[in-house]
Amino acid sequence: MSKKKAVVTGVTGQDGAYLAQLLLEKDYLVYGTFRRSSSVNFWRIEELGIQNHPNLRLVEYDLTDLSDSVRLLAETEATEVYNLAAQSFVGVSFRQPVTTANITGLGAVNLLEAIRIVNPKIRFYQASTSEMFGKVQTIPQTEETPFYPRSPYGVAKLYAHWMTVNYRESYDIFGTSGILFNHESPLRGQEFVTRKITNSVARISLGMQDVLELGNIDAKRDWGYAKDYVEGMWRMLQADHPDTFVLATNRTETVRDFVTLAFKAVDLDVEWQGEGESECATDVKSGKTLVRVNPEFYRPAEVELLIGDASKARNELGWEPKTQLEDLCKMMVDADLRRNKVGFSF
Ligand code: NDP
Ligand code: GDR
Repeated sequence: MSKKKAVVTGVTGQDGAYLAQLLLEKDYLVYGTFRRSSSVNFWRIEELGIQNHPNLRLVEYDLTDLSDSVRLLAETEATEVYNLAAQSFVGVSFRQPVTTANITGLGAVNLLEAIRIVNPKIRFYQASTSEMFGKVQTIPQTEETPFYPRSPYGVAKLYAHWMTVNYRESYDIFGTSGILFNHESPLRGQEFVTRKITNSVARISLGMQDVLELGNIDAKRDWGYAKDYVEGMWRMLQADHPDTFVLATNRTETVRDFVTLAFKAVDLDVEWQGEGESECATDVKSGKTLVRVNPEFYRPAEVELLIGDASKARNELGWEPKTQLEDLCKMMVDADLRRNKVGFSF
């Protein structure tokens, strides 16, 4: 029997790399897309050791181009398409709202249109986000919670989410939307807060950095492990019907708590003092300031609290998060210690 074929847009990103790995393990032929740039950006698939896998085909592709989307689906003859590509950094979306709308919002529609043109039987996964809940209306958030996005990124994702639902209802396309809460890993980009923290903590403990500066440390997030979450994406496309599912851990912690956990992973106890912009964390033993707040990292509008309820995914897909936050944090700090010791800085 010939192999199942899947397109993974954004294979150079965190989730794209883990999903490609999972699909290869399941014996798929995987077409992973990357953007042309002046230098290659394959460090994640290299870390996972899949860059030379015989069943991984790397395809140059830009999500903002409809004809490229049609060509991608026609040439690969894939039957599953996972749309993970996006301008995914909330902070940047305030400075680049139009680019974010084009990639993160309209980009999904290019793929949906391409499915309609090339093969309406293709199963489509849209990477939706808890950022769509934004200013939360109820706790915990489920598939039924009203949306109130608080950033250009959240608004763009909400548009892509509703277009996925609309193509499902209008054209009977298997369009599924996974509303995923924050998920992290050693492959997380350094601009996101968890990886910024674990990399800085690793560098501070190695004497390579003095202080970590952060924005809103009161923000609360429901953090899971990316590898657990890509399994959920795959399960969504194996279901009988297209639908919308939340993936989350149902535990929320502040950014401040994540910092404390990360320092624990290198055997440093920190103590928090002060309030607001003058809050800081010091090393209990030496009294040295290790973390301070810098308002430069505040956002014009903030999502203060996220906590998800993934009961629907558990009941209908048999999906559950397997990794505790403490283990995830330690895994990330250990990876950053290892990288910094050999001068790796991605
Ligand atoms: P990353 O930022 O790590 O990866 C994004 C990917 O999209 C990269 O491969 C990037 O390529 C690619 N990309 C960006 N613009 C384009 C474009 N115009 N055409 C083609 N590819 C493009 O994100 P994650 O892996 O963390 O997230 C995957 C998806 O899930 C994203 O859509 C994100 O918004 C969404 N999401 C993520 C969550 C999380 O906590 N991680 C939670 C909920 C949703 P390049 O490497 O060249 O920049
Ligand atoms: P988020 O993730 O915005 O939730 O989006 P991020 O890690 O960027 O921020 C989480 C929270 O931490 C606060 N914060 C800081 N954030 C960053 N990046 N840098 C800092 O220095 C800092 N200090 C405090 C933020 O204000 C925020 O409250 C991520 C992305 O992966 C999205 O693509 C995805 O959709 C959502 O998660 C779910």
